[in-house]
Amino acid sequence: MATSSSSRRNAGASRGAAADTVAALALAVLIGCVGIDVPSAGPDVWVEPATGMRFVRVPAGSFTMGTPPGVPGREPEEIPHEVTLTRDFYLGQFEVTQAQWATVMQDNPSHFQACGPDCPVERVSWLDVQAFIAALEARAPDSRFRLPTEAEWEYACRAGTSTRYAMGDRLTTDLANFDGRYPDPGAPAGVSRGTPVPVGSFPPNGWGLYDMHGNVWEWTDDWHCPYPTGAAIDPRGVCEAGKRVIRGGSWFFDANSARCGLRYDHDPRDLGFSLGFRLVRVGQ
Ligand SMILES: [Ca+2]
Repeated sequence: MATSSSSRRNAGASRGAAADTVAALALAVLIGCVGIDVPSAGPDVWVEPATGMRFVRVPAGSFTMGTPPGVPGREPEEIPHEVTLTRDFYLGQFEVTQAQWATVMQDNPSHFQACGPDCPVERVSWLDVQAFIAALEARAPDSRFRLPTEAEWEYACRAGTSTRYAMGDRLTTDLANFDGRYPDPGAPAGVSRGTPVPVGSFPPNGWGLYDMHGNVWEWTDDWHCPYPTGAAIDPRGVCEAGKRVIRGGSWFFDANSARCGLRYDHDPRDLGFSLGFRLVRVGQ
């Protein structure tokens, strides 16, 4: 993988009943298809009033984090292990947009400003995101926010699946924004858009979350630590790693970078034109 210059954009968070319906249908399908580790609750979306950021409730559950040996593109560090998340959490339904960033920070650091207000904000460091969270909380004193842990992110990406992507073992540029010149092994080439696109331009995963694969990489709260050797409960990446994990690939990277199990990282001071984020609402 190349070093990412990331970018972001703020999208207006006004998605409406249609998106709610899509999320509801997606959850209904999921509940009908998966086993005991699958969340059983119905759709539940919370909208942050100042920015319109939408958060989907992800119910507690267990999953296998990591990637089995033999899966194409797997890195050795993706050691499979059981993870249990004991509490529901609210995760951003979309990447944070340029409009949302501007509402809170009164600026727009994105490289791709011409992409528009509904494109993901990019060119924000992990430290910039902490400043965004502090400013957002100052506007909304009854709410607290943070980046997702790496385990929360992968759990939400998989949405009850165990394939390379939430929609199967191959990703196409009809399903996500990655560099289609570099498809999965044996898959045909796709589109190379050369830019982020407005959030929510592709179908959501089974839990109603958009752009977990591609568009922009997403910061997590965790340092890049080795995985635990056994089962883990509510794991957090706390070690002296020096770099924070990013997840999900981007418009600038290949299909494999967008796998749910793929780990990558950056110094928390780094920023670039294909690195953005989504948030977790804390304590709800
Ligand atoms: Ca993404």
